[in-house]
Order: sequence, then C-alpha cells, then structure tokens
Amino acid sequence: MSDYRLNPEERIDVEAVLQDLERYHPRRRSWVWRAKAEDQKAGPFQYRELSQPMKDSVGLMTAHYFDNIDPQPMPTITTEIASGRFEDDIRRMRMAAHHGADHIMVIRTAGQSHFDGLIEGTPQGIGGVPITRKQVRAQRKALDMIEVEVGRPINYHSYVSGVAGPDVAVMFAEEGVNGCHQDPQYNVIYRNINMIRSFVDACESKKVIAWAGMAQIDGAHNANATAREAWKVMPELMVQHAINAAFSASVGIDKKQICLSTVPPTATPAPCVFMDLPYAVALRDLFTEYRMRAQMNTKYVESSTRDATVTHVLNMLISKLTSADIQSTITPDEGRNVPWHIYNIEACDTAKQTLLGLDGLMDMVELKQDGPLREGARELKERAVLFFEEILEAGGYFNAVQQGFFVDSGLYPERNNDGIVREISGGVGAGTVFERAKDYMAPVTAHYGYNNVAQYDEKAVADPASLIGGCTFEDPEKIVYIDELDEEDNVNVRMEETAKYRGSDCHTLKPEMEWLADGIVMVNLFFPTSKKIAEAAAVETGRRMGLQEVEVISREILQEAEGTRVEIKGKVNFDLDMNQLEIPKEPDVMTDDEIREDIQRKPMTVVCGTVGNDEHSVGLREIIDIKHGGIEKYGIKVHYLGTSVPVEKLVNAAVELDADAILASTIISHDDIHYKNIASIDRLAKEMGVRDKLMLLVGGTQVTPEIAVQMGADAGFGRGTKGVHNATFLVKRRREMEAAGKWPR
Ligand code: Z97
Repeated sequence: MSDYRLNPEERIDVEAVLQDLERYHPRRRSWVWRAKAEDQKAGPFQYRELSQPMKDSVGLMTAHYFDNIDPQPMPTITTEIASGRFEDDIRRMRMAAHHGADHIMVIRTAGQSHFDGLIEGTPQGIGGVPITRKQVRAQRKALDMIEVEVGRPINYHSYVSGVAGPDVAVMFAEEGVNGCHQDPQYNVIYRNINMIRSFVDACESKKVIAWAGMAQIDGAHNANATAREAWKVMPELMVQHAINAAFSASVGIDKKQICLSTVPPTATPAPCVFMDLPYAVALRDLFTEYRMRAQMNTKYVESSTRDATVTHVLNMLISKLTSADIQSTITPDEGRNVPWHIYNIEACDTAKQTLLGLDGLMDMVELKQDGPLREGARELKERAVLFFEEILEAGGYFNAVQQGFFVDSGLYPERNNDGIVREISGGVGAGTVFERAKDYMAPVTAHYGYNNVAQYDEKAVADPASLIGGCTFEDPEKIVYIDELDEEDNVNVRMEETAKYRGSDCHTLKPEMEWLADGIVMVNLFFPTSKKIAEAAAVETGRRMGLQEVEVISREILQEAEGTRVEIKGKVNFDLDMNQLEIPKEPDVMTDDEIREDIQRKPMTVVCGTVGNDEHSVGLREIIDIKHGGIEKYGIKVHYLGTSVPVEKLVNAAVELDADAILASTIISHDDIHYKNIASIDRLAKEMGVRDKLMLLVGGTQVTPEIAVQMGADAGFGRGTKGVHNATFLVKRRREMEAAGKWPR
C-alpha cells in the first residue's frame, strides 16, 4: 500500500490518491457530529457555542485583526461539491475542509436515480457523472487524509435513490460514506419510480444506513424547490418530513441520525423571517427527537452573489434561532450554474462568519411565547395534521399520491388540483416486488425482513453473514472492485490531458475555476447603457480581450438608462510559466504588537514635513495620523513641521528635538527636485555631524525606493505605502544601529 501523506505546502497528488485504490478501505463508517469545545475562549474573546478547534485551517479574512483566530461554530457545515470531475473535486474538498466544511456532499451531475444498477469506472461522457465505487473510494481516501490534516472528521455524503438505491446504500456502507439522502417520496414524486418498489427498497436501504451509522437527510426540500409558490407547501413539507422520519425510525435508524431537510420557504423581498420563522419553530415543536439540516432557499435565488448571500445569511438567522444541527451552503452558484471552487469556499465562509457572529445570541434574546410567531406555528401544525387526516381518509399515502395530494400549489387545505399524480401500479419498476420464497435466504448483514436463516443454522439468526464467514461489511476483501470499464472515457485519460499542470515540479499555470487548467476567467464590467446593449457589449469586450466561449453569467440594472453591470465568463488558452513571472518582494511588515513593544521599550521621536516648495501634505498625514493607521498609533512621537519645509529647518528641528528620524515627503518631481532635496538633507545632516545617528526616510508617489537610497536616504517609500511600513523600517533600523553600537547616541 502506498504511504502517500499530504504535505501542507503541496497540492494534493491525485495520482497518488488513485494508486492502490483497489486495496483501500475506509478508516471508519459512521457520521461524526462536532463536539463542543471545553475551552470557549479564542484570542481575546469569550464564546459560548464553539466546537473543538481545527488543527490546520484558513480563518476568515478579518482574522488578522484578532490574533489570527479561527474559532469553529457548533453546527456541521455542508458544502456540495460536484463539478463533474471527481479528480478536481478532491482538490476542492481539501480547500473546503480548510475553510470549515465537515460535510462534503457529492451530487451527481446525472440524475443517478435513473440508473438501474451500480456504475463502475469513472465515466464522464454519458450525459452526466454518476457516482461510482472508484470515485467514492478515491474521495473517501482523500478525505481520510484531509481529516488528519485539518484535525477534524469530515463526513462524506451522497444519495441513496432510484431503483438501484439499496445497491448504492450497500456500496456506501462498504466505502465509508457517512451520510446520505434517502427518502422514497423523492423516487415517487420526482423520479416517477413505482411507489411500492420505492418503499420496499427504502426498507432495505434504511436498514443498511442504520447499520453503517450514517446520518440521513430526507427529500422534503424538493417540494419547496418545485412548488409554484414555495411558502404554500409548508404544511405538506411537514407531512413529508413526518412520513420519512417515522418510517426511518421504525426501520431502525437512530433518531439522532435522522435529519429533516428544512428550507426557509421564502426569500426577500418577502418579509421572509416573519414567514419562515413560525415554520421553523413548528418543525422543532413537532420533531423534537430528530436533527435539523438547514438548507438555504434555493428557489428564489438569482445570479448575484450579493443577493444570494443575503438570503443565505437571513436563512442562517432562522437556523440560529431554532438551533439547526447541519448548515448547508450551496447559495451563490445555485442561481447561475457556475459550480466553481470560489463559490464553495465563499459560502462556507459565509456560514462560519454568520454563525460565529451570532454566537451567544440565544443567551440574550428569546422567542416570544405568544403573538404571531406561536400563532403562525400553531396554524401550520394544524394544517399539517389536517393533511394527514385527509391522507388517512383517502386510504393512505399511496392513494393520496394517486390523487395528486403532493406539490399542489394551494396552501392546504386549499387545493388547486395541480399536484403531481403517480399511479400505484405505474412508474419505473412497477410490478417488480415479489414476496420472498419460503426458502429464501441471504447470508448478509443489515438485511431487512424475512431471511429464513434458522433452517440453515440457528446460531446465525442474529448474524446471518456468519454463515459465509462475513459478508462484504465484515470482510471488505470480498468486495469486487472494478477499476475502469471504458478505455477512452476514464479518469486516467482525463488526467493525462492535464499532466503538465500537475506534479510537485510543475511550473505551468493556467487560470481555473472548476477543473484543473480549464482556463476559465470571470470579468466584471459596467456599461452606461441598457441591459440588452450592455450584455452584447460585454460579450464583445470579452472576445476582444481574447477570451473564448464568452457567456454572460449575471447582469444587474443600475438604472435603466445610466447603466448595467454584467459579469461574463470566458476561456483563455495560454499557459503561464511560474519561473518567468515577476514576483514583487513582499513589503517588510512587523506586527502591530511587535512595533508597539519596541517603541515602549525605547521611545522614538520623529520630525516630518513636506520638503522644499511642496504643499502636498495628504500622503504624509496619512502616514502619521492615528486615524488611518499612521505611525502615531505605535506610540511614536511625531513633530509635524507642516508643508514646504526648508531642508535646514528639518535637520535643525531633528537635532533640537533629539529626534531619531526625519520623515520627508515630496511629491513634486519636476527637474528631479524630489531626489535633489533628499541629497540636500543627507548632505546637511552629514555636515552637522548627525547623519549617523539619524534615520532619513523619504516618501512620495514619485519616489522609487532604490533611487531614494542612492540619493542618500535610508529608505524610500513610494505609492501604496502605509504607516506600518515606515514604522517597521524605523524599528528594524534602530535595532541595527543598536547592534552596531550607534545607539544610544
Ligand atoms: C440538498 N441541494 O442539499 P438524482 N434523493 C433525495 C434528493 O433530495 C436528491 C436526490 C436523491 C440539495 C441537493 C437535490 N436533491 C439537490 C432525497 C436531490 C438526487 O441523482 O437527482 O436522481 O437524486 O439537499
């Protein structure tokens, strides 16, 4: 077995992951929930609801203001990763895990429910990507390594649906998949699979799910996404949750692993919290023993990341107020079908950021026990109960489906008679359910129902697989692993095509959004014209920029006539050589604390002003003033001499005030006056015998650091300089002077 390990400094080697796959078996099976951290402190803050910290992670962008902390909220954070190339998804999984995702869902780009058996190999060209054993095994193997790296279990998830559902469930249990969607109602309503077959299959699937300790998510959210007006199916969603939850529990899944797939049914500009919160509260009232997986609203979502993110955040307010256990994060790409790396990561960060920001909220606010919240919740529960009563009157669930009870656009008990109708005897797989024969026997673990083992061996009743020395669950060597079936359409061929962009010694780069070296870029444009013209102009701009396959992915009218914002995507077809890139030197910056400590150890005084006939003081003031992070904030004592200060005055003031440094600012560059002034200060300080003991810093938009030094300054600071750059230089140079015995003066 290969001993490949992840190196934090290197990209994951997907080829190494694929090696020896035929012999790889997962390290564990069950779903893992986050555990509350004993220590609720992080950096300067006291939290109340943190889960255990990660070993290695990428914090929020603003973390650098707060000791680079990366506290982790309590809910599991889900990300859906399914670009269509599992080999590239593995790379994205690692990035997502580092941003706090511990539930990775793989949706298939093919409707897997349409497959009537397990698919082998890793085909891509069959009208979508199905989930296959090889893909699952490779991804679980990668996640096994990633979870060691980040120091947190990562739950891997996909779907158990279609007529091959039980086969898929078994494969998932064998391969260490930790969570799945399983809901026979999904088969019936959305995939037109025969209802009897779906419910019988679901027994088998759920038994396997229970054995493997997987968490299960139901399919109720699909009604929300399909309904004409999503908020009107709220009573029905409760009915769907109840059917799958009770069914799953009675087959043997632990209620703590049964998750309701909840969705806030509205979005802005609707008064969404007012409508969604009673619904969420009603669910918590009815399903106290179960878990809640909060998905965000994916129906009323548009192609603007800003818009989608606000909806996501409002959805998370509901999650927080009603204690969701799992938080989904699909948001920004749902509206425009751009399943890119950046959106997975952005959405994970949105979740982490929001949940952390709301830490402790429930210690300060309380949901009212009366008024519209409880009245709304009560009304919804009543509607759901009435719905159930009518199902019973109709002769049960199957008859109700046959009569079009589900996904009707009316708010129950109102009915618009446009629900989805399925025949009890119709659909895919109709008539394929048979009673087990008297001598039926299957020596397998986690099998549902009548198994007739006793006639072979009394002792095997509790453990039928013992008859054959264990089935694939106990003895994974019995799993038949098929690598690839298609010589042309497989991962090896795909990876061969991108070989030059892989490997630790690779120096070739290409922009990427989804697949390695896909060449995709996004450009944000604004045109002062109407939407229609702006879109055409954007596409043409993309073409003239040399992009191929240019497409508009989002547009936003700023004002009908004044202008439209357009986002386009396109492809570039050039490579970049890392060795040929001009990589600017990182500015030398110390941390604020380090600088402050040094100034506290030994106070520092500087004199400064704009020099010569120069009235441009703004830049210098920004470097000095505390307001925008100037050097005052470190405790440096600053004597500002004003504008157009003669060279003599600067040097004399430095001597009189026993200053450590002169900061001279100079913008005007006519006849190189800015450099001539630097040379004058240097010369005068030397003549007065103080140059050795004085630091001379020069700044200005036209100053080139190297030339400033040639002209006699200790350092030059050009465009983009901040106070911290000056302060860092001052502290470091003073330390050097101390070491050289030039200090104290
Ligand atoms: C989510 N964004 O997070 P097929 N079974 C159930 C499902 O809900 C689904 C499938 C199977 C969503 C995921 C919607 N859910 C997308 C209960 C799909 C998938 O491969 O499309 O046939 O089945 O829940």
